[in-house]
Amino acid sequence: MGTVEPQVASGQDVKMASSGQIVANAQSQEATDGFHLVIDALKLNGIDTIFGLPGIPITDFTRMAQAAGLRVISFRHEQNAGYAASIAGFLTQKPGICLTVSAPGFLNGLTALANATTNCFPMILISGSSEREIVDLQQGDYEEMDQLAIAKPLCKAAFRVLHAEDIGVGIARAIRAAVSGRPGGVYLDLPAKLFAQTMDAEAGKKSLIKVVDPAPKQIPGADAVKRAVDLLKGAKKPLIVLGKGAAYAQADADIRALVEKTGIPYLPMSMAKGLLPDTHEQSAAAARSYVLPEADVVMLIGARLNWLLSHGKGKTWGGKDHKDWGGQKFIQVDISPQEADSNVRIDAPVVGDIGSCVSALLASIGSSWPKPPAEWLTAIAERKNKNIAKMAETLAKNPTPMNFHSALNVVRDIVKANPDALLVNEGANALDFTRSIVDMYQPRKRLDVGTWGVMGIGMGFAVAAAVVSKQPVIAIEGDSAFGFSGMEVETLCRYNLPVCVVVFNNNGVYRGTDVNPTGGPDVAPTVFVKGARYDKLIEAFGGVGAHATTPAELRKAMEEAVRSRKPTLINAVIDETAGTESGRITSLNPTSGKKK
Ligand code: FYN
Ligand code: ADP
Repeated sequence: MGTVEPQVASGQDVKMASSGQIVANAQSQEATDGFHLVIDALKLNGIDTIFGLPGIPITDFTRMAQAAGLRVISFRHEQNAGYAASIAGFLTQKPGICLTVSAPGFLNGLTALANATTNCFPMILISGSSEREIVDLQQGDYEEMDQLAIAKPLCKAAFRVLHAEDIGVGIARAIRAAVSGRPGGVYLDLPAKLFAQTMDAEAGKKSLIKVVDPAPKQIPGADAVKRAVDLLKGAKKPLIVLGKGAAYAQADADIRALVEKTGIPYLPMSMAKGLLPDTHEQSAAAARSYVLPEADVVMLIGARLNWLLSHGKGKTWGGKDHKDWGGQKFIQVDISPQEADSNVRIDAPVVGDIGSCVSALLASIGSSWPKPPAEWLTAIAERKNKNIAKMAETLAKNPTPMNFHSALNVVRDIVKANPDALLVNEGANALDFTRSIVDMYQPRKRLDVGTWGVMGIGMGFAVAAAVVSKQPVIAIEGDSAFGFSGMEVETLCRYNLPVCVVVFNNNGVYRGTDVNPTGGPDVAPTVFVKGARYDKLIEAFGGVGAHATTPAELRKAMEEAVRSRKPTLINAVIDETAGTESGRITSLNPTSGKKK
């Protein structure tokens, strides 16, 4: 328990009355304060790291947290600290903590909080805030903002603590809200005055709560499991889709057993890659556009039928038009009962935590489950092998200048040789090509733009991945995407993190070839400074910079980075004509209906 000097005469006990005034009695000598109660409550609940950015009113808090043994990772921009916290939550199942200053700092962290909620990552954004009386009367305080009201619609839950004796409850509620049920982002508002409040140390200690069973198991109903298994039994062309909820659940062995015992082909969503090794013979990733419309029964495990799965309908699923259903029957394994029927009919919802659901499914299928019909498996294998062979051909080419494929062929080898390494990935083409070219071999190693396709997660995710896992991290970044968090290379260097950033530099957003149609002096909106040397950025902070124009140079630099574990940034020069508008999601760009 952290203690502070009492603010009353020695020999007297101090206590906060609900009015916020200090009440003294002559019992004990020790007092604590809001700063220490927050730190103690976090520590009591197993939180060991805070990602944040110091400033009024939380500067002293960061110092005290560090002094109390918490790891405090300071960033250059709150959004990156927020992304770091959110992915730490995904990796550990404990809420990632992001700490920011009031109004603008809070807003900077809010994007990451909203992104965490959208992606079902457990995270708590703790923000200092200004004086309530002044904020509520809108009298123009320093960094005045009604942060709680603004955060509420963007997160799973939002709380404010006004009195030191309520800190224990506030932290407990935030933890439970973040990790129980469908995980998500939680906002915790701590006004500046709270930190300074003092109370009796013993009473403070007693007010803290160690949360018991923060993410309780949710056991699926036996009838729901039977319904799902019956449906699966009758399938001629079954398919399993694994989503990042399945990766989050850390039920790796059971998920693998379910896939292997049933013999059903599976499709990993982006962040579920590696849950089973991508080289697994049952992976249908390389036959995606064949299996989705052809499957008759699809079991979704921790994957939503959102835009990434074309809402479960339309041509992707064999529907005649974009709103037509393809006729598949769906089983959906998910912790959120409201998720079912969000887009199309779910014939067999199985609601519960994935660990419990998968183990119930395993028990129900028993040991003599018939393999899916051979025609289905053969047809998939044919498509898949054709695609893989085509890909191998493309990867073997060595064009000048280097393109996405020849560069990613190197990354693919490095990841294969270092399966423990985490791969962070963002961009448009840099994202899409990496996803299909670079195989993953272990669960929760691929961290990317997620449900929103957000740009800017790169360095925040890389920092947290290195801090949490202690493993090497490889960040494959489009040059545009890198720009959102590029300043954090200083953070990589400051904490000496084993992160190898590879910037795929093709001189612009998507490509570097657009021209200004007016012929004016400004370049086109998608074009950057040509021939930029991103490697020089990290050198400014003592990291290793490398400039690679060929696959051989890239290989050498990446091998050295992984071997040395030194923070490294490789400027990988990619053909500026390579890449397509928005990568694989060009169709999402609106085109004018106006006749020319
Ligand atoms: C996949 N594929 C492969 C392999 N893996 N071929 C050979 N070898 C391997 N290992 C094939 C796969 O069958 C597909 O071909 C193709 O590669 C692409 O696979 P992918 O990426 O799984 O599928 P697709 O259609 O791109 O998936 C749709 C999507 C995805 C929406 C899920 O595009 C996605 O996750 N997009 C995120 C985009 C994003 O967020 N961008 C950031 C904003 S960019 P076919 O079967 O022949 O189709 C702002 O501008
Ligand atoms: P992807 O983008 O990989 O398809 P989504 O983010 O769409 O994945 O889906 C993840 C799903 O997983 C969400 O619907 C969420 O409710 C669910 N989920 C997250 N954690 C768990 C868990 N522990 N048990 C069950 N379902 C979970």
